[in-house]
Amino acid sequence: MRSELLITLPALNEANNLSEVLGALRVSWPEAVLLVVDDASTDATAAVARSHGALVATLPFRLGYGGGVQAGIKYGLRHGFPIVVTFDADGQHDPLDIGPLVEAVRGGADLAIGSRVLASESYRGGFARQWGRSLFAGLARGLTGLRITDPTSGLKALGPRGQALFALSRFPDRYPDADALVLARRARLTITERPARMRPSRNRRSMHGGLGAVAYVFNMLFSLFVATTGRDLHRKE
Ligand SMILES: Nc1nc2c(ncn2[C@@H]2O[C@H](COP(=O)(O)OP(=O)(O)OP(=O)(O)O)[C@@H](O)[C@H]2O)c(=O)[nH]1
Ligand SMILES: [Mg+2]
Repeated sequence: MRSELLITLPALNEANNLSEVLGALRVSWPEAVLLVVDDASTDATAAVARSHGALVATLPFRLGYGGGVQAGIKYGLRHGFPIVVTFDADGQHDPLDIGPLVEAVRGGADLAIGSRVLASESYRGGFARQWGRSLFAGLARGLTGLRITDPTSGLKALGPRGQALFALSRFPDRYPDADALVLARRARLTITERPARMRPSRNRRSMHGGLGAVAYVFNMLFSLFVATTGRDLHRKE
């Protein structure tokens, strides 16, 4: 039987984590198709992914996090998967948290987000991360009325309408976080959250490390402004 579920993992130099992550996903979701979007990694990310039976899309040059997420969703849309889940490759997410998100999409949600704020006992990051999350959740709520607790979560499940929105060429492809949710809200998608317990990353580097965090805040403020004031994305491109 053809699988209804694609789990796509954006990955930059995750060879050290992928064996465990893909192994755990295989145990919990034996029927799912796993896709690793390898963002021109310089380590053995692609080889490790292949050795675990995952599909691998190796990008010819680095697109960044948002581009990697979007590439996986485009694959799911093109191949007609009713549900696409985005899942971090560094081992922070728990495969068991995918279940409630899939159920939410089956129940009619276009976009279901795994929220570490709703989960008791989840790792939530340091003060700066928590502050950023509240800031952008507050802005999304103030600007559009959208009530979301964890706009920076990389764990999401998308139905066909959610996938179509994320696949648009005008979609924010740097960090599809609060800006993406504002666009989804403006396109009248049904958005919901479910608790998701996250662990600290084992990686020493993070895409939000050092000056990356400052750049993120400015990028996101600008992108939120564009998402709120620009043309509706659900009108024809
Ligand atoms: N395609 C792509 N994926 C990336 C890039 N940077 C990070 N990733 C992946 O995106 C996911 C999240 O990246 P992280 O660096 O862990 O970001 P984070 O989870 O917000 O930060 P931490 O809490 O510090 O782990 C992981 O699966 C990474 O491999 C990138 O430049 N391109
Ligand atoms: Mg991480």
